[in-house]
Amino acid sequence: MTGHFITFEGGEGAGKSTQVKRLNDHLIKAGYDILLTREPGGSEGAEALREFLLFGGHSLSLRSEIMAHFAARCDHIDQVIKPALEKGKIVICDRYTDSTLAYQGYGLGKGDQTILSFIQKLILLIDLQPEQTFIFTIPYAIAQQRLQQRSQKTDRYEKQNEDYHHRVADGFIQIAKDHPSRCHIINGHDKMETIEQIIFNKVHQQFPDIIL
Ligand code: T5A
Repeated sequence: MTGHFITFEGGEGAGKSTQVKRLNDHLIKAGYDILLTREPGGSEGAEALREFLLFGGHSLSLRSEIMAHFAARCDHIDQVIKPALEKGKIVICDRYTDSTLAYQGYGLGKGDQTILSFIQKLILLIDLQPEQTFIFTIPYAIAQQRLQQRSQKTDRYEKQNEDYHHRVADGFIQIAKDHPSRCHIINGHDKMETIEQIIFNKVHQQFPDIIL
């Protein structure tokens, strides 16, 4: 594969989507061929599964919920991400496998080793790791203020209690520690312009062929 694969991760309201869009717009202006996508979702089938996972109101066992995220992910990879990488595109994905580790593994699964290793095995099986990941952190209270100001409907993960969100946030920090060459922690409370510049610099450092 000749393209590049970059992912954005972190808790809700941390500012990922804002920066995904800024990086995308900047790369397009600079003449690069980009695929901007998201999870859960990103392909027709995976978007249907997204609706089911975020707003379906069904009660799933944790392992089945994890498998449903990976079912959506496999469709997204096979139909959208891999073909784009094969065409040499830069793929920017808003959430990917680290979200399953953080939300289902550390959040719902409370860091249980059996659940974490179940997810890690699935990550190995799908066999497509991002080359670079930005993990956004934000204090819980600030994220809540931001989420209250937006008009989007609340999904079932956002409705979880504060302890759950702290476990997810700690999980993301642990993931960054476990993968220091791939992951960069971004302070989502910084000014948007500051974050944007940090990301542009890191992308260029990682991929010298991308000039921003
Ligand atoms: N999920 C996902 C799982 O449980 N398992 C999985 O495997 C996967 C893939 C998806 C949900 O699914 C869960 C995780 C999630 O709960 P989503 O619809 O993708 O949810 O929503 P989020 O990614 O959570 O997106 P949000 O919009 O909630 O958060 P963002 O993208 O981090 O934040 P953003 O950029 O939209 O910004 C939020 C607000 O803050 C402002 C923006 O203008 C906006 O109003 N803002 C800033 N304000 C001040 N300073 C800054 N630096 C700012 N940056 C942004």
